[in-house]
Amino acid sequence: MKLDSVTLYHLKMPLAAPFATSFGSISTRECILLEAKAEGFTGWGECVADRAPGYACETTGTAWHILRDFLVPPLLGPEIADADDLQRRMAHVKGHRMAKAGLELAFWDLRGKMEGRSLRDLLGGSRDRVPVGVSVGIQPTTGDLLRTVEDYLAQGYGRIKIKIKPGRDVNDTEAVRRAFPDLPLQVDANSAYTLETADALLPLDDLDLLLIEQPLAEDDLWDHRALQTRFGTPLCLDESILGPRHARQAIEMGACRIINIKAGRVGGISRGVAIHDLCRERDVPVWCGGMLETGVGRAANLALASLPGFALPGDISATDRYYPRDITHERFTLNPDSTITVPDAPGLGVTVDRAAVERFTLAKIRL
Ligand code: SMG
Ligand code: MG
Repeated sequence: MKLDSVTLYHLKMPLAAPFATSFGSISTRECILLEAKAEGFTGWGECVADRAPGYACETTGTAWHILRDFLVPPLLGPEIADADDLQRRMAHVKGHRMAKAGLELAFWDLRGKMEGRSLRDLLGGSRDRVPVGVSVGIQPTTGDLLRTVEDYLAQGYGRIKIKIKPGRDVNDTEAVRRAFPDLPLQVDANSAYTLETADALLPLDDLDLLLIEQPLAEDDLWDHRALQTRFGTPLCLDESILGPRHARQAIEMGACRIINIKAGRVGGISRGVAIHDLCRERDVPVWCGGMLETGVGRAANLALASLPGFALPGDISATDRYYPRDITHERFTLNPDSTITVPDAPGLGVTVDRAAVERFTLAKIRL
């Protein structure tokens, strides 16, 4: 296909509730929405970089700069054969994976619409509903945490992840485990510990957790390896896995036993699928992470999570858990069995609410 234009929208959207992690709290989420036009079709993508570089080094500002000045201009005009070709054409830019992933997503949506096939179908997904859970941010008090978890369980979520940080780790997790003895439960530290301070987490090993996510720094595969030897509970890497090579090396060295896949973090859905495939060959379970996506990114996450190796519930929740008003006409809802249905219309299978986009747009540029 040949791209005619790409329009970037810098969005800022109010969240239904503040979301607090070990690196900070947000009550609005920013992202870049991409609208790509090719041969009379329109494809949408979402770049998940947020306003601040708390989760990862990219921000909406860096992604805007890299898309506008480096990634998009050389892609307007030439024939792009497929996602691998697109990746080769973006390889002159080092890093900036979230920016690349946003573009790749718009490409997939276009391709699906042109071929009349859903993204799930294009990726080879095998399920029409995917098991999901909810990621609960750090709450003001442990009592608030218990009430919040109880509320999500009442809504039908069958798996809970809680965010932890030093000082709000073992006590919070023990309290949730005591209140809900059989709950599938996992924790996420977003790299708030070092190999030394992570010893504080050892009591978590007795709480029958599904996994402990990203306790140490992003660039610290080796110390994750050392830490994994101290835990019976599987460590899961999120921030550390930036592509298929990191995934392979982490598995080979024993730095984790489970991998969280986010298309944005790894540079695109095609690279997420590659990680899925190599983990599957090695019997390493994967699951789909979330970045508080809009309906556009959520549709993509559902398609990705429909692949057979996604063995654990994803951080993909219903729309009302995130946004009072979303930018897609479709709102995702939770099925009674703690699944969400994967869209099956061509491409991402969602339609963009242009009035909502306009309302949340801080800046717009057509390339
Ligand atoms: O999309 O439901 C969601 C959020 C899931 O916890 C979540 N994501 O480290 O896994 C993670 C965090 C990163 C986002 S922090 C804004
Ligand atoms: Mg995480």
